[in-house]
Amino acid sequence: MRKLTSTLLYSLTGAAAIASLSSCKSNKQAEPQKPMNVIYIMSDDHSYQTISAYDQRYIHTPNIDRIGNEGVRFTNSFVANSISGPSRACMLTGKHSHANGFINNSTTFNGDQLTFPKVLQQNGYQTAMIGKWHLVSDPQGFDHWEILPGQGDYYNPTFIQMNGERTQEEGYATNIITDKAINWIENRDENKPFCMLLHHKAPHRTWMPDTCDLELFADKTFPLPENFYDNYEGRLAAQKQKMNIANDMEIVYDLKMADKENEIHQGMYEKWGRAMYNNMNPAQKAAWDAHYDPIIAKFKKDKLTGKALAEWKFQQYMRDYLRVITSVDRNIGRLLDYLEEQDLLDNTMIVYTSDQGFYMGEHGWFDKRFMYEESFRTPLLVRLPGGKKGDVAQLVQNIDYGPTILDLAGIEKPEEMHGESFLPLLKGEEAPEWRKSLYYHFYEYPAEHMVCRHFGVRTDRYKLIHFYNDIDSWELFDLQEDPSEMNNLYGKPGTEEITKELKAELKRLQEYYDDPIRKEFVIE
Ligand code: SGN
Ligand code: CA
Repeated sequence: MRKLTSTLLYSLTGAAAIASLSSCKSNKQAEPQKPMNVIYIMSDDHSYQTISAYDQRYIHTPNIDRIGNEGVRFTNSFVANSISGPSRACMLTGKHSHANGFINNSTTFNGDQLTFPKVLQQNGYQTAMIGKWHLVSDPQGFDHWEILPGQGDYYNPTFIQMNGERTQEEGYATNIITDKAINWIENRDENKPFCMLLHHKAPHRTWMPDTCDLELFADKTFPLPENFYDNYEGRLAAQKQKMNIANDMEIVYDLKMADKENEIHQGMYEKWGRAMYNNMNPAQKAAWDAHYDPIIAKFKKDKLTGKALAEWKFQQYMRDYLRVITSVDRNIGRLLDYLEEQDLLDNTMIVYTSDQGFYMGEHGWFDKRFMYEESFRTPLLVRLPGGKKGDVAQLVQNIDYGPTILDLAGIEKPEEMHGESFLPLLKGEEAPEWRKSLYYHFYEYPAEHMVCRHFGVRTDRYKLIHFYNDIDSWELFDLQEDPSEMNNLYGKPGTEEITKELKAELKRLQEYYDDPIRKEFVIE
């Protein structure tokens, strides 16, 4: 690791040192006087389609939108590996999966490696991590942490404390995580800047709404995505997946049809669906029953099959998912109000993102994993006091978050980090040298949802993907002509030149990031 330029910052004069360091860097605009705090909010599986700052078809999310309206909305934000643990490891280390070692959700994170919270902590920041962690080993580099074990629960969740104790708390996860975050800010050491990671469990499967949101969207019917009945022609890996709403979304588990008569039996997760209900307290169960019992009764009576059943599943899924988002949005509003009251909005950078995107029925799917747009993309809204207001269209990736936050604190990027600081973009500066392509690599196969291993490259217009392991196929998409990625152009006449260019770029990226796959599979 290169020597950090600011190792001595806090041993000098703390805040003043940071301010003077950053004011040396540029004369262009007045730099903030106080060191910036950072609140990094990340939800789990929150699709950009269900944030009104990005898409108005489904839901209004005024509080999440506020972060983007008062700051920057990234319109081309992506992950490096579209699944929870790996995405989190990329974000913390600033490195692609092969370099941080956490390639799939069955890995254990090597917490001894360099992460941006550790570097901040060494440079005088107070650091905290609250909510979903999902990296198996204990968090390192935090003055305070309180995490959900594994995926965590929506209702009455258990938290692991720093001393290893496990405590169960009554209530709904999104509310409790927000309470804990506010409580930590309230009790922090006010003499130091802080960086808090606030990671929601919501809206991860099985999209369990808070009791107060159960009736929302009840009368709404959502339009089916145009490619809901995609037949995956020309896309071999898509033919093999098991994340189809019609075939793989479960009725008891995912869609809460745990009938009291115990007559509905479907899917391998049925017993977990019933257990989730049993984990609620009597008041929670009463609210739950008042909402779901009539739906269960109607479902039993209607005996839907085929397309009618698939479309019923889609509607139930959308309603529950959006209810869960409503709670996330409300809690973000609560946090923003608190920050405003405490006069913290002027010296805190606020980030809102997700660990990856998610399918809202596009291609007939839920879940993520693929390098296709809905799951490769992730929402990214950043409110930097004194920074730019508006859209940023450059290609950014979650490996950039660490370098950006360190840059904000006046700390040079450690050499081993692959990502780049997008702080200049947040400040509205020109960045003519910004990257023109992105690298992606997904490994979790064979596994749940059966999405084949693949790597690929994306430019502003094209995407080239190679699926490998027990399959050997290439896919090429022209995103301008075919934004839904239905038409695989690979091998079609007229695409020879662009295929050659993209393969060369993919090869260059594999060398640049030193992905060992390039020794196993040589791109020709
Ligand atoms: C769980 C879910 C999957 C999901 C993975 C990964 N099944 O295994 O549907 O793809 O998590 O999600 S569940 O039965 O446990 O709900 S991730 O976001 O945590 O990576
Ligand atoms: Ca996730």
